[in-house]
Amino acid sequence: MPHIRRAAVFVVPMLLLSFPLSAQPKPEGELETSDDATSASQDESSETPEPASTETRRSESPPNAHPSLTPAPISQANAASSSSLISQHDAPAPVVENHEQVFAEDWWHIARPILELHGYFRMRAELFQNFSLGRSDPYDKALWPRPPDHSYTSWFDGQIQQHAAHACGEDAANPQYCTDKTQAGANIRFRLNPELHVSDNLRIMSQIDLLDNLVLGSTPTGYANEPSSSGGFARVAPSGYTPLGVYNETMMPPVAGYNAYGNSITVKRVWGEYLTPIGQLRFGRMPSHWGLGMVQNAGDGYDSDTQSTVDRLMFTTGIKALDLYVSAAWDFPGEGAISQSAQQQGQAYDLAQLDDVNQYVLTLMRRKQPALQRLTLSRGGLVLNGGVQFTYRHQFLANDAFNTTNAANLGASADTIQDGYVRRNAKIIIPDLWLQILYKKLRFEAEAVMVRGSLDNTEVAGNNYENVREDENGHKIRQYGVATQTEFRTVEDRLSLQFGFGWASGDPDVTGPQVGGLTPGSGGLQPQRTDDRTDSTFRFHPDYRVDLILHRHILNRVQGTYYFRPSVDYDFSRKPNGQRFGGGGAVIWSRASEFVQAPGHRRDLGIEIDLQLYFQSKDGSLNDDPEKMGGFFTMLQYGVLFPLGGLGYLPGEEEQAANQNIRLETSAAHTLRWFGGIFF
Ligand SMILES: [Ca+2]
Ligand SMILES: [Ca+2]
Ligand SMILES: [Ca+2]
Repeated sequence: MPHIRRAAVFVVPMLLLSFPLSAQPKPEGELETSDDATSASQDESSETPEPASTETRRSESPPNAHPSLTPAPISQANAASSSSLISQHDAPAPVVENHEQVFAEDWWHIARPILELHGYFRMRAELFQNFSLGRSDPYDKALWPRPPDHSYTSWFDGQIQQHAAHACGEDAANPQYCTDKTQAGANIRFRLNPELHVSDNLRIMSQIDLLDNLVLGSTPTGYANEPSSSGGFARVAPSGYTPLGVYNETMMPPVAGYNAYGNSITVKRVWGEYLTPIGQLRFGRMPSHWGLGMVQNAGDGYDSDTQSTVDRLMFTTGIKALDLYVSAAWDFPGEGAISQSAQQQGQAYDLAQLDDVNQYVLTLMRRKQPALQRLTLSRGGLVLNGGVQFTYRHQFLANDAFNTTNAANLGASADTIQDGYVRRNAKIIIPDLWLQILYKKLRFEAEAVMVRGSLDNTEVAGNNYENVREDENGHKIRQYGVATQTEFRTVEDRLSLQFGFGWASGDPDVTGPQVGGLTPGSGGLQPQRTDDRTDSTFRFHPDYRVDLILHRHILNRVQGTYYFRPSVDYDFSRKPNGQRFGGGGAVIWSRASEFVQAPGHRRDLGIEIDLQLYFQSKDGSLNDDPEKMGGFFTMLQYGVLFPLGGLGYLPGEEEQAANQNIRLETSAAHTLRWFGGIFF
């Protein structure tokens, strides 16, 4: 017994801060439903800067969901469930006999934070076929390099190079060249969004990914690395039990720098929210999302891979009667070198102020409350939502050096950091407009952004302030982007007809380093070929997805291109319990904004056709927003991209290569995807 008593002493204080896990069975009325919860948590990120009051959350719940998620005064059942873990002797007496008699002070004595756990587990299997589009570019110039097990002859500007995997064919003694245009695999992610509700107006939000986009099969026992004496990594010799890859026995957890670049647990965000009588305070590392997500995109969708996460202190207030909200944020996009030490604990601090990237964000928004919005629409009225997010970013000094003795490496000395400084003097303003028009079953949404700024110097070391045109010293940023979505629902909302459009400004002075010049490759800032020195290629947030092949993978995002995207989705079967089975298709016509950035110097890049089938189990919410799901969801997608002249070769190139006995051509790419996920 003494042994147990000792343990209990430790347990008690922890249990006072403890919480009923959602996995535990709950008494009636304890309110923990996946549907409502998922939608609530995703509302947080997707609708900056609306204060997430309890009222809002309630009103946005689907009709079948339970009303509230915030801590209720402790009930007998709840107290019993936790005290059963403590010995009777240490168990707190059930203070509350009748929870309707609770007074505020009692509440604080016995209230305990409640943990809500939301998120998803997903697996995605993907097949890429011929994503190089049959182009014969060398690996370092290609938009999509050919697989290493594919043998081919590359041609670039008259240069011929052989890339051979020479071990295939029937005869092991006389191997042939391998050819394989397919890349296939699968990945998983377990995403947790724990919310710790301390009280109605106080909570701690977070996001933790486990096995974050782990490529299945990438961390077998026999595969390990250590730091290489010549930089980078060196693979460690395998043990005698797994001498060859084919003998691998089991999987190891991913460990950064050992068998992967990332770890098995990744804490993406943690932030606090405090609702005061005059508005909401948010502070910490949090999602940022605005409008359609063209620029700031929380990336909290079920099929998302990239996010906008900001280190921020933000205050949001508004006039609820007018549906007006205003928020001001102070961001920390990059502080430069800090005083951290590998040998000591304690609090590190920012070493210098002039090298900070500073950012301030002001958001003004009108947004009708969802319940009133539904009411207005059902009466045939018009709903107008919209706003502007205004961002100002600046940096004066910068140490962006790498691979030199002046770089701000971890633990670098003040001398080193100082020697690596250049005068950046960058000032960037980003006004981002968002408009949403809802009328009956029609939705029209648009986002338009301008990125306008200047820099004294774009070099990592050295100074390129002076231009040959003396009145045009320095460098400019002039980028523009537009995205629109139009959707019409009919046939009892089962049929959705959509039209998407997007435009990202290009840069007529940029060609390369990849073929064309739409993508920046890995070589830093793309060089300007003229003395114009204006960086004008606008890039959408990579999670703003419009297709399955061209922008999603080959170009990596919408950048320097524009597209037209008619699409349709139809629910073959749709039940009141949330179960849905349906399919859809989209056609995407993509063009380059500046023809010189297309590899073939023609605007037309390609036509892509994407098809899908999807199934949502009955546990799913009735919400039509596919980002707010519960239960099991699966889909099968197929896409084909037909490259047009812009993804082909320059007029003279085919002839020039033909004279060297090389045939240049392009061909279609295909993809096949399976998605399976469990949402809670
Ligand atoms: Ca600093
Ligand atoms: Ca600072
Ligand atoms: Ca330019």
